[in-house]
Amino acid sequence: MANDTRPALAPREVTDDEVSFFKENGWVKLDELLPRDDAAVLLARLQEKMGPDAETVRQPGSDEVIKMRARQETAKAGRSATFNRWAPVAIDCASGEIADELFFEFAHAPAFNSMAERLMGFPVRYWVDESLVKMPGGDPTRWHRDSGSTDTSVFAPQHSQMMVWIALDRIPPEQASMRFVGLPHQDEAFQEVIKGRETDPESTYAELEELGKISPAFDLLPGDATVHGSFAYHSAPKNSTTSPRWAYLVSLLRQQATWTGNEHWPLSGVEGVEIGAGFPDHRFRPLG
Ligand SMILES: O=C(O)CCC(=O)C(=O)O
Ligand SMILES: [Fe+2]
Repeated sequence: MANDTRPALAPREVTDDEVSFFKENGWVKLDELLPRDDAAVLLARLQEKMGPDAETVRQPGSDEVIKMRARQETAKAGRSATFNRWAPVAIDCASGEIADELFFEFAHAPAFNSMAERLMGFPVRYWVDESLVKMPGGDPTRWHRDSGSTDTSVFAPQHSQMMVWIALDRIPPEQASMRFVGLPHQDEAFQEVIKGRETDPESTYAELEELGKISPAFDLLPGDATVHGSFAYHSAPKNSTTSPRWAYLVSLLRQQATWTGNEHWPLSGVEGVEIGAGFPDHRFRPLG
């Protein structure tokens, strides 16, 4: 926990321009969302768990649910063709007890609530946090919108999620920083380009650039972040470097959302989740 010798680990406030960009596009890049030194502290802590090569993984959940949500037959808990994960990082998934003090402090920062109120227009609770380490040679992330955009959404209302994706280390394009296609660009021409090529996003980037539909290829520095809701299309190339891509995701959930009954691994072992009811505070803590 924060003590009087250092400031709390927390994201900075978003600016008016960032809010406007998000409202128009459904995603936004936030430079230095947390101080670069704080990103380094979190990276070191994560590497204590996963190892410097990110080979040690952890994720609860049944194989069926993990495969279904990853849309990959070969996905297993913690390990797939796209990511090695440690998840959740901040808490024990079933009980909600604190598993890591530093990540808990950051992922439950009230500043995320203020951010959500400004970007999404509603207060949030913590849903899950996880590392999404794309390994050297790791597969691209397919073109997709998040599970909240589909009829198998865990949440009602459907679009209740805010994803904050943070580079804990430098992430240049060739190490798989994400690309976005925002709301104004999701027209037929875009659908035509990605059709049949969802799992090979790199083959679509040149055309989408020519059409002016895609975000730039970002060279992210430690602490830089992107935020997206479930309306934004996103993907990432393969990691063509020789080192792991150290990305960390904080996923927040509309405070008043209820459970649809659809399964997802962050619900693994959690007591008190009922169809049609709100998510229990002991595990999904309200942030404001
Ligand atoms: O890390 C990636 O490549 C993809 C992450 C993602 O799909 C998300 O944050 O919603
Ligand atoms: Fe996603």
